Amino acid sequence: MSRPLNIGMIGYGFMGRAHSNAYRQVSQFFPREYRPVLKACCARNEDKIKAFAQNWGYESYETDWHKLIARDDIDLIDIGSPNNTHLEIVLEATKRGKMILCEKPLAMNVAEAEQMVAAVEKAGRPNMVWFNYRRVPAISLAKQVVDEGRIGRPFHYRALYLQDWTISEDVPQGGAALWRLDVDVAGSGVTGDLLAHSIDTAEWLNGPIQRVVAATETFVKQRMHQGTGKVEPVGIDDACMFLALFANGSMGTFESTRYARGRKNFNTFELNGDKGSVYFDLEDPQYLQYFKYADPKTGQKIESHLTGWQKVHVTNPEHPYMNRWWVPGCTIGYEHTFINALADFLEGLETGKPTQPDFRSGLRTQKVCDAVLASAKTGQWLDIK
Ligand code: SOE
Repeated sequence: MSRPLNIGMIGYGFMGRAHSNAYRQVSQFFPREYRPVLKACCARNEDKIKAFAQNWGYESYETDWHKLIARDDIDLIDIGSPNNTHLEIVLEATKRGKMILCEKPLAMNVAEAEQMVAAVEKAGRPNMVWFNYRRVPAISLAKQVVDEGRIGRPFHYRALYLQDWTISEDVPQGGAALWRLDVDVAGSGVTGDLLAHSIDTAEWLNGPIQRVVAATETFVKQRMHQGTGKVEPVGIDDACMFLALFANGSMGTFESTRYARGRKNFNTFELNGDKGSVYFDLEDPQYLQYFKYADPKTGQKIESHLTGWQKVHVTNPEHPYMNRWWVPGCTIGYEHTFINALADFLEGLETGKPTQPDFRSGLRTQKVCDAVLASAKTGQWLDIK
């Protein structure tokens, strides 16, 4: 017998849709003890949230998130609203004993993230940050490859996260969808929005980053603000590059921008070790590329005239998550990363083992982001504490 898990979704934009889709589909593909029920969604604009509720099948809607949290028939609050709303919602939701799922980045800065971690840990309620890319089967497979010792001693980690949608000076800042360009709402630019993904993946695969040195740039210095109707200074980082030293002794380079003409959601990483390497590219998401140099057990070089990069099509039942989806060769897509993440969270509820990345893990990413932004101001190396 399954048990209902009543969802209260805050926000109806890109992530509101991605999460709602996950709630609707997860139980069909990953039947678990808990079955999400789309109980209520919430946003200030009544016409829009009503239409959203009807479209996605929510039983009801609210226009005030305080009311949503106060409802006894809601078990879990999902925060898909802009970054500057996360803290207040988390503090109130934990007081009411709700479980919380929160969009990335967890917070505007470390100080906020610390308060959020303290609140959820005091409440002792399940929590997770939606770093969905961990649940791309090929990225989960990369983690398996690392854990199996197939990379060996790591030397280099290289991550790129490139987009091109803010190149035009006519793109305004602020308001629906464009709040990511407004520093007061987003906290930062590409560092919190894109590099947070790269950092989460990097630390998951290659362990903690110890030190960083960074440079940022804001190419378009002023943009029309949709809220005030005035041209205002742009406070976000349009592009960010940083060097990283990992605790395991390897070196990392990270680059992110929204000014890479032609790149839409180009999220790649490569990890090179003495025994092997892995490479992933989100624009070719079904594949993990793997270079096998040495036997993971003996460390002996594998002599072969066919040694070279393998392009593994990650669609077989033995691959992460894929036994729940289609037959080998049939691919899954972006939306499935959210369904896979939710399935892991539901499994965590059943087993009692906290699902990662939880808020504490989100705080860790926030620490790296804050250090990157601080280093960009002075050009100095900074330790991650
Ligand atoms: C920004 O354009 C964005 O939508 C991010 O906010 C998401 O986290 C990323 O996955 C796709 O790009």
